[in-house]
Amino acid sequence: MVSASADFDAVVIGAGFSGIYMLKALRDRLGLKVRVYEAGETVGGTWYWNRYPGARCDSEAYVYCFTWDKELLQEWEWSERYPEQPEILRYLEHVAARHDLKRDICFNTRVNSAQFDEASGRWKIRTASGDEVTGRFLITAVGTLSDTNLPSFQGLERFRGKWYHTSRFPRGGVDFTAKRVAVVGTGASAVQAIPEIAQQAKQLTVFQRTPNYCLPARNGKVDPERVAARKADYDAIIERTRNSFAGFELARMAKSALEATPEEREREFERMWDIGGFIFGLGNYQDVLLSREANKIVADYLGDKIRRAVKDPVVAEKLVPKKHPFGTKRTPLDTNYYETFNKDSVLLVDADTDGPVEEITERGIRAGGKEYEFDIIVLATGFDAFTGSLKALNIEGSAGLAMNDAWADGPRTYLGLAVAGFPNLFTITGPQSPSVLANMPVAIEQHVEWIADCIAHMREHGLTTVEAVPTAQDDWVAHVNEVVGGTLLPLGNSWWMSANIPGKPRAFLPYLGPEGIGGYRRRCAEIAAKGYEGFILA
Ligand code: N01
Repeated sequence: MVSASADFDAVVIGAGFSGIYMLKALRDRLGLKVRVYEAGETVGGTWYWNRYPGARCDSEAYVYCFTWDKELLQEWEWSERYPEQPEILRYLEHVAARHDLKRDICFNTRVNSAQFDEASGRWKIRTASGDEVTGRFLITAVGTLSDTNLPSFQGLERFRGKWYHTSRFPRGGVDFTAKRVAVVGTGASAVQAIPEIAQQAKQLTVFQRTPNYCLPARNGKVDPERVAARKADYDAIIERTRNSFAGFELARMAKSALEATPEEREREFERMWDIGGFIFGLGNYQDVLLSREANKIVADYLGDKIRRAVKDPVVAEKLVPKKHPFGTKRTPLDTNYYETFNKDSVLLVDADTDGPVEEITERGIRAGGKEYEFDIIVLATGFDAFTGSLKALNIEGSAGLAMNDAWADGPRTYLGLAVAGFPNLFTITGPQSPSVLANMPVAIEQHVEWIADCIAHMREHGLTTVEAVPTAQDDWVAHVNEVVGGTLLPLGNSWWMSANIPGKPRAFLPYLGPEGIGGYRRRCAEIAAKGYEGFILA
């Protein structure tokens, strides 16, 4: 039963991986009075909302989990290398039950606004259901990919069939049997959903705006001996992932692709291709994201793989990316994605060669001047990443400064953790932190533990407010942009670059540290050790 009291030490928004760990850390480690608000009916966040067919984790399960419950690391058995959405949701439910977390979470409750009251030094938080509470600290745990991007397609309201967005699928699923189905979008969600939907649908038409370089997931059962070896080695695995580039046990080769011979490259590429998963991106030659020439070698290899997998050469050519270098948009992991286009019942409508989606009609979709008829349309059009879910909270800091105004030209943060002008606000995996460029639980645990340590430090020293110094923030923003500016990443029209939402200021949203999440972690620790350099504590 959620406590009725209206004043809390901390209010946390969101009960996904980050919110539930933040609650655990503040309540059970520091003994604080904490309230969590969650729009969904249970814990899970991303894993509660994204239940489209085929939704599963692209990180390997043995590192896509909490590491702070050591017993659970030993007890929990994942069924596959990459578990499906219901299994991850079950895991998070289990964590919540095991640590008695739900009693401090208000479900089915969306936060509408949060204002910092300078007189009391507290945040006033209002919910859509009319609750008003205060908190000394406000911590957003709203996820980077939770604000649905529903493009303003003309005519969606007049479509006579059913339509769904991948991130808001109905509970109990959708029966595609004997249906004519459209999928709009070919990002990571679509790449997982398309092969599954194609197995049921009478006819599936995929509307592609930009083809992606997909890598084979190679999902399956994990050999029990390997599982046992990992369990015995968990402490070292945790150390390695925390200090790695991207939160996995993967590291780039200390060699340029241009220095390797064609035979050596072919051998390495085939090795990584066979292992499957993110190794092809994260374990590749060190200059793949730095040199166009090195990148082209990888892109050509992947283009050939697509041409070999897809029988119709015209369709294959549409699926080969031509406009962006490899790795400059999030690389989806696939299971039978390309092979699905070999089915007679599957049609690819490519924006460049066949014409873009123009409108939704009563009967379907008009693209390139032609009307296609459907019973069901699935919009796999992604998210207003990072800033969408934060902006929806209508946060106002000191002197009535609205975050939506402060960020009108793109987000500005210090470490992706705090924002100048917004005292006692922490943003877990916020913009300009490694977040989505790392394995998320690794990024989340680092933020949660850093925030809890900061609050503990303040308590020990009798301090009540913490706020980022504007010049420290300016330096951080400049650093984030400088690092990414030295790579090929700005060449992709990705959601990382804010390019998927019309009118969104073009800005790189995560942080690609020179040493990845490991280097970022060390930097955050140093800042804390220097008495929270770049923050004013009062
Ligand atoms: O969204 P996306 P997503 N007209 O933005 C197209 C994570 N994830 O939900 O590329 C026509 O990637 C858009 O085209 P374009 C992962 O981090 C994780 O698939 O912008 N098309 C694109 O093809 C991922 O990156 C996992 O030209 C339009 C697609 O819709 C992130 O979530 C699984 C359009 C959107 O792709 C988002 O993935 C799945 C328009 N107006 C996802 N607007 C796991 O690891 C957009 N598109 C579990």
